[in-house]
Order: sequence, then C-alpha cells, then structure tokens
Amino acid sequence: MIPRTTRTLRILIVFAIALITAAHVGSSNVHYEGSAGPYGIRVLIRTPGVIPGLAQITVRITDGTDVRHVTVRPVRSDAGLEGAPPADTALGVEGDANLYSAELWLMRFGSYSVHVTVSGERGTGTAFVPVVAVAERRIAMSVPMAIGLVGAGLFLFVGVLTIFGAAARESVLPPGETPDAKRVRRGKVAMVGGGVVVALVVMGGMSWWNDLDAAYQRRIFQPLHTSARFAAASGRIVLTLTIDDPAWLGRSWTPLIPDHGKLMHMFLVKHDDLAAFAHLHPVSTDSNTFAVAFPRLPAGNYRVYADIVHESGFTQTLTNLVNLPPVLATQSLDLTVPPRDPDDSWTMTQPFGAASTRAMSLPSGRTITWERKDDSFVVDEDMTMRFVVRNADGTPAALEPYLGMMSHAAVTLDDGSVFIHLHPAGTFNMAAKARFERVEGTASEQAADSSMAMPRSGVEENVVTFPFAFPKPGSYRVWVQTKVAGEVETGVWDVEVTDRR
Ligand SMILES: [Cu+2]
Repeated sequence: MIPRTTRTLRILIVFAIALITAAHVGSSNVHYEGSAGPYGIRVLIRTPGVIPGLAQITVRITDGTDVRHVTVRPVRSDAGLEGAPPADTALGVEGDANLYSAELWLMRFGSYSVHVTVSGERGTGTAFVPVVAVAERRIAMSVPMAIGLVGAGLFLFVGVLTIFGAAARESVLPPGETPDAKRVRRGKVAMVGGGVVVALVVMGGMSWWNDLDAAYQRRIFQPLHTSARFAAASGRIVLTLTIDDPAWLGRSWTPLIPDHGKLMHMFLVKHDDLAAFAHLHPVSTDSNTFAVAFPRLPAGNYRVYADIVHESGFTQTLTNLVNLPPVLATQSLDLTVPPRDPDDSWTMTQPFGAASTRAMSLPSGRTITWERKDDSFVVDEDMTMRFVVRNADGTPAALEPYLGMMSHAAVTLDDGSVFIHLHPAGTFNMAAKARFERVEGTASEQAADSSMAMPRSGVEENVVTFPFAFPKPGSYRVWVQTKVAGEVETGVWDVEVTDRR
C-alpha cells in the first residue's frame, strides 16, 4: 500500500508531465465517421507523433460495395491546394473488400486537412478530415539497433585505420616485396594520425547530432501556457483562464475562431476523485483572458482542459490545474445570477471506480446505457461506443442536438494524461473541418455534408454512437452528454483498458 500523500504527489507529477502533451491531450489520432459525397466512410488516421513522420490512414466504406478507387492527400493549411503533394492511392486491404489503407508523410508542424476522395458507381466525393501534425515524442533508439550500429562503427573504424596503415607502408612497393623497418614505422604513424583525425570527425558528428536532437526536443509541441484562478465576483465564483504564453502575446499564433458559436469549450474534472465534471463556455474579456461563472461544485483541485481552434484550423487543448478553496466553495452565493451560458452543463457523480459499467440512472429518471457485448477493452482497437437513452417508463427518449451535436463525450485516463473530447462524427474538430471545406472545397462539397447534427440514417433516435480507440492501457472514465426536453444530462462510466491481447 502506497501512502496517500505519496500517491497524490505521484499523480500530480504524472499530471504535470501530461500537461505538456498535445491537443486532445494524450493522443492526436483522428477518428472520422461521415460521408465523402454519396459514400458513407469511417476514417482512422494514426498520427506519427514525430515530425517529419508517416501517418497511417485507413478508410472503411460503410454503405456499399460499389467503390472503385480511394485516394488520400494531405493539404497543409498555409500551403493550400497548390502547395500540396499529389493524391496517393489507398490500397484495398486483403480479406476486407470495404477497407482501404495508405501512408502519408506529414513533413512539417501545423494544421492539415486530409482529403479523402472516394469514387465508384455513385460518382466521386471528398471528405476533409482535419489533422494536427505535431511532434509529441522523441523516439529512443532500441538497444539491438544501438549495439548493431556501434559494432558497424567499430568495424569501419578499424577498417579505415588498416587502410591508412597499408597505404603508408606499402602502396608504392612493387607486388611481393616486403616493407623495410622504416616503412613499417611510417605505417604505424599513419595509423595513429589517421585514428586521431577520424576520432575528431566522429566527435564533431556527435556534437552536430546532439544539437539537432536538442532542437527537435525544443519543437516537441506544448499547448500555449495559461494561468487559472478562482475568485468571488458580483455574487458568483468566477474562473479566469489567461493565456500568458509569450508566443501568444507576441502574435505568432493566428487568432481564434468559434466552434459551435463558442471561442472556448472548457472541461473541468475534479482532480482527486473525478466525481465533479463541468462543460463550460468562458467568454473572452480581452484577447488573452477568458472568464466563466463556476457552478456549485465542491472545493478541491480541478483539471482544466480548454479546447480552442485557430484560424488556420489548428486546434489545441489548453491545460491547467486550479484550486477551488473551501472558503469560496461554501460561500453563500447566488449562482443563478445571469449571465450564464445556457449551454453550460455540469454534474456530480460517483467517485472514480464506483461508476456504473452499463446502465446508469440519470437525475431525471431517464437511463443511459452503454450497450456493448463485453467489458474487455484493448488499447488501440478501433471500435464503436454505443449509448441508448430511455425515458423513466422505458420508452425511447427523443434526443435533441446539444451544441450542434447529438451528443458530446469526454474520455480521460485516471491520471489525466489522456483527455479526448469526441462526437458521433469522431474526434476531429468541427470548426476546423468547416474551415477546410470553405477554403479548399468546391461549391458542391461545401453544400454537402452540412447536417452533422442530424442522427445518422439507420440509427434510432435515442441512440448515439462514437468511433473511438483507447490510446493507452489503464483505467478510464467516460462521460456522455445528451439533451432531452431541453435538459442536458451526463452519464458516466469507468472502464479498464488492457494492453494488446
Ligand atoms: Cu463536443
């Protein structure tokens, strides 16, 4: 048994490390469920995590077998279509007629849209899938590779010294003649001299490599730095998040664009037990500061995840850890005082580990059930999470769009090192997608596919599904928000995700 303080400290350290990982904290893989013109498609883009790096793309055709050709093309937002490489053909995956796969080089840091073009009997259609290319990690050299390279290096080093020695000793002698003592000595001198030169070259190479490595590590993506604090103001608890990063203040980032009409979507999770959850929409008071009235939730540390979208289509999640002191939490405040964004929602649920695994009763008497065949989840396994909402009397509940979507889900690893906000259409950002459609799409592509909020055909009105894969093994909490009769409710589940079988 680890003492509680040590455990808390360890979690804080893990969280601090997690804070420096990328947008959609802990994974920048993209799941997309939607359409490419007349074709239903499901796309999974596994980002390389290193730049330049090779992204793995799979495209599944979900509604038919009449597809003849699938291509993928990465378009960097600042280079546009003219600066983009030609489209690559995605090859059919053997044994699965509806599955295509391709690899794409993401050469530079930034915001991309991957154009997935499908053609067949029903014509041609393109989907724009937003991808954020950032360096998230540095790949360490494997031990066998290191041993192999050191061995090869030593072989070459000895080899080149032998060549130096032989050249100085006997290169000008006629064949068959034995070198005299003077020549033998000259050979030895050449070997030592050559050895020193080669060693200097190797040391120079090492220092060049270390510089390159340090430069790469400086480019590993970190979201903009923020500061956050709670304060009492005009009868309310106000949470203020300030972007104080020099890169932002120095205007080296493009301005923000709204996503579902809000400049920021902020998620708050109570740090110690994950029992309190809020999805709020802070309002900017100036271009750096965002403020929001905090709901009646208990005192403690809160993890902050704030999603923002830049004009370039680049999305990032700003993270922080902020303390709500008991003196503020217990103050008698009138928390109903406007202005409060009508789309703000929050909930108190069971502490982490005690949440339901399948059916969950909501405060309204409705239930929301995670329908699945078993409780085993494997890391990186592409799957569909399916949730069913029923009224208190068991009849199907009529879901209404909430913030333009039939549902919003959030997935976190218990230590906070993963936080992903997703929708029935996938994990990509809607505002970024709309931006790419507007800038890079043709008129017909812009007209198509604008009804993301609508339930997918063939899915019942009280069912929401999410394409997803857990990015790492561990204990996860999943929140799913749906709206019925004007009321947003949040279901919560705890699941274990294991390493590959
Ligand atoms: Cu959402």
